[in-house]
Amino acid sequence: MNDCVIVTGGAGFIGSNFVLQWVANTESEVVNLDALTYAGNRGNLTSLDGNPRHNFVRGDICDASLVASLFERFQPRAILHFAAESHVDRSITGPDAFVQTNVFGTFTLLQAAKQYWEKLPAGDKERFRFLHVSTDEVYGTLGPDDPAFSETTPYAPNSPYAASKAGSDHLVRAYHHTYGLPTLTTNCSNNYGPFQFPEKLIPLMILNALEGKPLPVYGDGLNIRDWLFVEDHCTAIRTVLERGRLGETYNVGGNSERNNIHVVHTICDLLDELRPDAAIGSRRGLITYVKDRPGHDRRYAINADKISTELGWKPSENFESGIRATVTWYLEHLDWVNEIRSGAYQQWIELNYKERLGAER
Ligand code: NAD
Ligand code: TDX
Repeated sequence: MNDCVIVTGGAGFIGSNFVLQWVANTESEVVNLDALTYAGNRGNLTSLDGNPRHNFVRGDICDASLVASLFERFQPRAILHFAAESHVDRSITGPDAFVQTNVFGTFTLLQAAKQYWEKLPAGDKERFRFLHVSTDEVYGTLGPDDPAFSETTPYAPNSPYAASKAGSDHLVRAYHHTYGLPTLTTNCSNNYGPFQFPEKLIPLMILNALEGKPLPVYGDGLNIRDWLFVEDHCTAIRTVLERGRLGETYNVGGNSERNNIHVVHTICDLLDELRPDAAIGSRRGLITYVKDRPGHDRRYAINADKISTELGWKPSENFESGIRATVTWYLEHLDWVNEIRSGAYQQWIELNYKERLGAER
């Protein structure tokens, strides 16, 4: 077995942040398996061009023979599984890809990992890890006074996305329980930071507000998410990989519950400060309340006591410092933004927002 790791989905938002952090902080090699869907972007990894410790493989996690060949060829000590269809709104209009990648893709990886792991010699067998990156959305939604999600909260996924991730979590659990595969699962809250595709709330609002476009807030804007800066999520994953107990799940959160309208106000005020524009005026004036997301979960909150007391992980950014760093990053990387706003991106914006903006509340 080698010191290298396989990362799936390493050209996406969290995966690419993870790969960059991994290469910067370890001596070990990464095999990055990514299908480069609309959400995957080689441009996130240009700083690794020519780096012999980063092997990029374009391919689908549902391709069993490709996945098996990567285990055989690279003999990794771990696989970290980020690849997924990740956007709730897309799962409502087109759930098929979510079941395919998130459920069948995870199953394909588990099968290949199991076959590889079973043949390893004893010492290596103990060292190998399958780390599955999942979400807090598997737990469903909280009322205003409910306690935050803990690792023992029953699963109650509400969107096709959440249900497909719940299915993948259950498969990972079963491969540990039935076959003894050394698995670890992390269930994390909403991430934000560099390289996030602008279909998600924070980058969408930053870019629309910068350009003086409407800021489409779903429903009453009072839905709550627990925000975590992406680099803190990546350090949590590295911590769980190195020290997590086998077969366990760890909740990861930012201890930063904010409602959506607060998030949008913060972005508007930061842009007014950093890029004042007389033609736009106060950006809060761009806020447009639109038709709600069907089945929209009201509140997510994470109790991260387990990872903090057992493994000593804590987030380093708070929401105020993280959002300022994020807005600044987008302002400094408009070339990256322009490259990813392809025809396919425009089609999605039209599909998702045309009806919503035509149905303002
Ligand atoms: P993303 O959509 O930005 O990236 C997903 C990546 O997976 C892309 O690079 C895409 O090309 C790749 N991919 C998709 N289908 C594939 C397939 N069949 N084969 C190979 N590669 C494929 O997603 P993200 O926001 O970076 O999320 C990464 C993981 O973290 C996901 O598993 C997601 O469920 C989980 N997660 C995300 C958040 C969040 O706030 N974004 C929070 C908690 C957990
Ligand atoms: O235009 C918008 N207007 C709006 O009001 C968008 C895109 C979102 N919203 C709201 C919906 C949610 O309440 O903002 C909140 C955040 O929305 P998203 O960025 O789409 O994230 P969410 O649905 O909470 O899911 C995210 O967190 C958990 C990720 O996309 C998932 O991959 C992760 O698992």
